[in-house]
Amino acid sequence: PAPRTVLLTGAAGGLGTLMRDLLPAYGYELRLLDLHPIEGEPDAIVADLGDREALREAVRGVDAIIHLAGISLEAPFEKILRANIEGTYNLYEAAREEGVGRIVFASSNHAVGFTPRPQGDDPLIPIETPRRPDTFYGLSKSFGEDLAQFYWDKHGLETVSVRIGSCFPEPTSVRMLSVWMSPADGARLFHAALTAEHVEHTVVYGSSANTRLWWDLTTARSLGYDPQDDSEPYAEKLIAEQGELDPDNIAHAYLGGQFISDPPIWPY
Ligand code: NAI
Ligand code: 15L
Repeated sequence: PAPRTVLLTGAAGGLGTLMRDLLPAYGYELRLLDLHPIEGEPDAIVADLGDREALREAVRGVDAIIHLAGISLEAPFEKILRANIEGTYNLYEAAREEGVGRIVFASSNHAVGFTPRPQGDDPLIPIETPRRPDTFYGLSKSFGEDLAQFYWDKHGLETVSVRIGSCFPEPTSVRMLSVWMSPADGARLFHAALTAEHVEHTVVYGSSANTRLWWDLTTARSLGYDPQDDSEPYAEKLIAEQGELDPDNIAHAYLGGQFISDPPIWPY
């Protein structure tokens, strides 16, 4: 049966807030979890991914989990280790113990961030491209994808790992014209990832049907995802403000954009 009750971790964050607005229209009942309380959501679970007891209670009885919680940018390794690596492991263990059948894992383009971006007539980057993390953050997403494969192979717990590009209300950089996922397409993709049958562990790129797309959406489409948006209407203004991507600028040459510089360049 299609999942109905879904635990949304990271519900207080940017993407969590967008999905709290959009996913109920698909019929889901969301249980919310975050390190921080959420205004107007007194029932949201306030817990750290390090708290195994709290996680076990949080996942009890849900049909599926959308796992967004964690550090979402580069940070010192020890912090990434606790929140993203140990935290994701703790969540998978809780899900296994409580018999939850499926997790949608917010992976990231930064798991493959050191892949040169396509230029000119180059083919789109396939989902099978070797992982090349661009940060400790990207390494944690690479670990999460391996963890997901392991929990499928060993325990039959299914995951769709979504290598999200940039999911924000609007693209704000020339790079984002290629990697943007509109919030509405994000909800479409999460819905497809929750409802497609026999996903085992499937890895997909998460973005809209952008004219300037860098990667191949075939595996996402195979889940039933049918993106409706394209960043192209934002192109003229962003290019006028920022210029075209410069192939000789290292921060423009790879999928991961500014994350590949050391240290990463903020803001981007
Ligand atoms: P965000 O930083 O706005 O939200 C992350 C949320 O996780 C925050 O509310 C934070 O309080 C919570 N959190 C952090 N550590 C936690 C812990 N130890 N225990 C419980 N909660 C904790 O990030 P955003 O943009 O909403 O991203 C959500 C997820 O999607 C992240 O995993 C991020 O890596 C991933 N992602 C997001 C992209 C985007 O375009 N927004 C792109 C690629 C991946
Ligand atoms: C990510 O993984 C980050 O979580 C998000 O904040 C954006 O920076 C995004 O990648 C991106 O590549 O634009």
